[in-house]
Order: sequence, then C-alpha cells, then structure tokens
Amino acid sequence: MSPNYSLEANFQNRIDNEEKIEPRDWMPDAYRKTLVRQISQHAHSEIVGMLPEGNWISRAPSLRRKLALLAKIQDEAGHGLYLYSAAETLGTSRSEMIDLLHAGKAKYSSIFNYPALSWADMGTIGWLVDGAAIVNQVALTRTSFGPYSRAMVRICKEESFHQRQGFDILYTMSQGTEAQKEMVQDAVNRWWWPSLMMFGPTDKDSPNSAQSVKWKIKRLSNDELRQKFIDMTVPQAAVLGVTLPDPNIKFNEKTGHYDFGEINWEEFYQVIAGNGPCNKERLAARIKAHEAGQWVRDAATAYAEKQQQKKSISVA
Ligand code: FAQ
Repeated sequence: MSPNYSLEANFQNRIDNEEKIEPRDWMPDAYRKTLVRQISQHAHSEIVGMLPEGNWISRAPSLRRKLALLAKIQDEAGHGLYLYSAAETLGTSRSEMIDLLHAGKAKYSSIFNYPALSWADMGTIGWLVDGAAIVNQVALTRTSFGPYSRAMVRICKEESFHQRQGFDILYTMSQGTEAQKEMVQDAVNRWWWPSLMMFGPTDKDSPNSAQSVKWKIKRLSNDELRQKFIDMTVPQAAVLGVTLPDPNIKFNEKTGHYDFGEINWEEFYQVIAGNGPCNKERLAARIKAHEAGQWVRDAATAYAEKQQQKKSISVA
C-alpha cells in the first residue's frame, strides 16, 4: 500500500462529503497542479479580457455608457486580482504565473482573441461573454477549493451586473435605427459561436474533465454548462429580436433543451494554439503594459523596504 493511500482516501472522503479544501490542508500534488492551472488561466482571462472593451472606452456614445464600461473593466481587473490571490495560496507566485502567460505557456480564454469591431460588440460581450462566464462561474461557487469558491461568489455578483448592462446596450440599440439594428445582428453573428467555445471541448474530448469532476473542482461538465447557456440565451435573443447564426437551434420537446448545430472545433483548436485573429496583438499588449509598469513595482518594493527598515529601527 502506498504511504499516501490513507491521505488520498481521506482527501477524497472529505471531497465526497462536500467539505472545502483549504490551502494548508493536505492535497494530492495533481489536485494542486490542476487548480493552479485552472485558476491562473481564469485570472489571465480576466486580465486579457479587459483589452477588447478597453479599446472602446474613448468611443462610448455617452457619458453614462462610458462610466458603466469603465466600471465593468475595472471590475475585471479586480476579478483577476482575487483569482491570482486564490492561486497564490497554492504556493505559486503571481509573477511566475504572469511570466508563463507572457512566454505563451499559459492559456487564457479563447474568446478574447476575437476583435471588438463596433459599439454593438460592447453589448454583445456583456450579454454573451459575461453570460457564458456566469453560467460557468455559478457552478464554480461550489468548487471544492475554499479560496476559489469564495472568490467566485463575489465575482458572480459583479458578472451578473455586467451581463445586464450588455443586454441593456443591445436592447436600446435594437429599438433604434435600421443601421443600429444591423450592428447588433452583425455583432451577435460574430460572437455567438466563439461564446459557445468558451466552455471548452465536448466532454468526450476534454482530457481534464473526468478527474476534475471527481475532485469537484468542476461541478458540471463542459457540455452541461454549454447547454445551460444555450437554454438561457435563446429566449433572450427573441426579446432582442436578433437571430442566432445557427439554423439548427430548435427546442426539443423530448429533452426539454434546445438542440444546436455543430461547433467548428478546428477553429477552437487553432485559437487556443495561438493562431486566432488577435492572439499576437493581445499578448503583445499585455507584455507592453507589464514592462511599462516595472517602475511602479520597483517603487512599491523600495517603499516596502523603507517601511520595514523604519520598523526594525524603532523596535531596536
Ligand atoms: N479557451 O480538458 P479541458 C471571463 C483548454 S470568463 C482556452 O476541458 P478544463 C470573464 C484547457 O485549458 C472566461 N483554452 O480543460 C470576463 C485545456 O488546456 P490545458 C474564463 C481552453 O480546464 C467576461 C484544454 O483546452 N473562465 O474571463 C478553453 O477541464 C468578459 C482541454 O480542455 C474560466 O477560465 C477555452 N475556452 O476545462 C472577462 C472559467 N477551453 O490547460 C472579461 C474557469 C478549454 O490542459 C470580459 N475554467 N481550454 O493546456 C474552467 O471552467 C475550465 O478551465 C474550462 C476548461 C471549462 C475553461
């Protein structure tokens, strides 16, 4: 019997009994590794995810819209920080995680490699991208790792406001001129399929799912979450008066869910391999911002050292 057998059995028992695992608790190395992978990718997504919207702050159509967009983007920075902190409790530093992102070795959500071409894209990102994020994240409030699940509670509250503000932009435009209605339809046509890809490969092609579900890191599978999102979104599209770009969407009386067409998985794998429309631009923007912020990190470190010195002098 391996020396870790009882530790592992006890760990799995705790998970099965819905106990939360905390940073100082014993955990299998693979559990720790999976969490660092998923939480850091999630954090990177929030930070890279600020870029498509950041591009539109200066072009928002009114002061009210500008304020809401600024606040939303600021929330995303906050989400990134809670998530990096949750990952740090597992023994990996934020700078290590960021270095891996900048070296192209850590992933972030495929969705942020698509361009935001019009103001209607700001509404569509809120409605579809935050909508998909919430479906995934509500399930993650019950994830087995304590710091991750607690970060999710707050993130979900903010994310649901983001989704509403996106829907509000689209709803206003959908009551507007013909040109505005066309912008909405065009944005929805471009973001629909990439939003479905946010949930990851189908369950049969998802290498990490089985173990992550067993450890209750993931509470629902990629396909279950995708279906939830589609079921929630199709009626909302009807309220907006937009068509979803999938002729196969149809309510299935037998299953009680909407059937939908085949996702272009070749496109998904190309995007996550670094070959999407904006991958290079997004990474270059993050690296540039990180380098430009070096003096702030240096100044903060120097200040912290000075404070420490002052403290040790006064103690002596
Ligand atoms: N993009 O075996 P699985 C937001 C990778 S929300 C890129 O199924 P897993 C809010 C996956 O990492 C967006 N890569 O993997 C916001 C794995 O590669 P690896 C972020 C993807 O982990 C809104 C490989 O494919 N949300 O940012 C994607 O069990 C608006 C095999 O896949 C989260 O990260 C993808 N879409 O399940 C911000 C939620 N899908 O690591 C700004 C937390 C899969 O082995 C504006 N994460 N891959 O090299 C999760 O729930 C999971 O990690 C999944 C993937 C479901 C994303």
